[in-house]
Amino acid sequence: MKSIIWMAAATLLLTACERKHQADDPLGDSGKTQRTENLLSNLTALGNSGVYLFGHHDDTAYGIGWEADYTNDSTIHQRSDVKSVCNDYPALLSFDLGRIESGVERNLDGIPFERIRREIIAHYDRGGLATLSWHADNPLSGGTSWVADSLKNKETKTVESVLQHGQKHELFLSWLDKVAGFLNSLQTPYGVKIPVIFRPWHEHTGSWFWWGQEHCTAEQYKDLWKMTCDRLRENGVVNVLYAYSPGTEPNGDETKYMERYPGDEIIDLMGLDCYCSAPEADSTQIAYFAAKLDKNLDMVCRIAQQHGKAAALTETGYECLKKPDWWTRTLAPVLERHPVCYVLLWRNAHNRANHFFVPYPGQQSSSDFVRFYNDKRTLFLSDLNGLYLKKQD
Ligand code: BMA
Repeated sequence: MKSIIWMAAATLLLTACERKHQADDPLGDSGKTQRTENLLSNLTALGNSGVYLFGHHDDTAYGIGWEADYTNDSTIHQRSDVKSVCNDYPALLSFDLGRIESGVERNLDGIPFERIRREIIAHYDRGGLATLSWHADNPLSGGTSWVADSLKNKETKTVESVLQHGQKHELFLSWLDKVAGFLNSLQTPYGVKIPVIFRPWHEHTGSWFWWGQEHCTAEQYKDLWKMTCDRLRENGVVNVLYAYSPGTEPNGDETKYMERYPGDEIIDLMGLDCYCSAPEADSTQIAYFAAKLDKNLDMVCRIAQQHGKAAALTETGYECLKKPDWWTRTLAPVLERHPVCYVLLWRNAHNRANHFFVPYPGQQSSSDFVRFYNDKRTLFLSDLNGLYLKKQD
């Protein structure tokens, strides 16, 4: 009997505490939580002060020669190739929501969604930040995000089909509801919604994804964005900053970059995905990448400034890192010329040969990566302080 009374009292107390703490996560003027608004102003200020966060996709889930034991919570946030090289975690963790729409347990790269949730919460607890991309399957054909993956994917009506009056509209809304459920579940035990950067419908200036340039009109693409944000908002999502993330196809042309921009009322951060392609470490190809990155970042940062948005290099990398000093001689010299608030490197696949973008112990660029880490402009997890709480002017 005593124990029942004690449990009831404890439950009441807990509910009261939760209520009290929930009141500590108020909304700001934009309708997002104040922490989310603070994050945005802090990110913008970071970029303008010449420093940037270092980010890595799937960093704590797997790396070269290892994969976390997803059945064991004690392995959450335990290992990272970045940490193995420089003894610090990235400031920014990135994960992908691809396949969440099907209600399956794991994402397209095999990570359980529940694990992603816990990794993000653990990272937030340490002061870090997370971003989410979404390689959603094709709702019309049943294939993947990539139109070239199968013949049945070679159609161009998918975006049209998910918009209002389209045959997949209802299905697609149910997909968005699943994404909203995940975003809403990103909460601390005391009820604070964890701010994250959501980056759907990326690289749309190319045509490899079903939402790409040749597969829909500009209006349809913008409607896709609007429908996405409206539906998330209707589901009570208030902890998300939205990132616009074209590829390099605009190549410095502002009109092309802005052709499918969903609008200032939707987008918080303007970005760019730009990769270094030099399979044999050819110096001309590497110099070409640096010049392309420079030119495109110049444009992105200029437009972001005009629109009062944060700017970032939302995806980059040099697959296999065959230039030992790529970090300090290629990437950093370009980044230091532009007010970006973060740079995100793509994944170190554990199950796909030669698909890695950050060094691991013994990799030929690892000592240069430590120099990059020691550069005062790069921010890793241990450099962060109050991204969400302190409001900048
Ligand atoms: C691509 C590759 C794929 C991966 C996908 C989503 O760039 O890394 O192997 O499945 O991203 O993470």
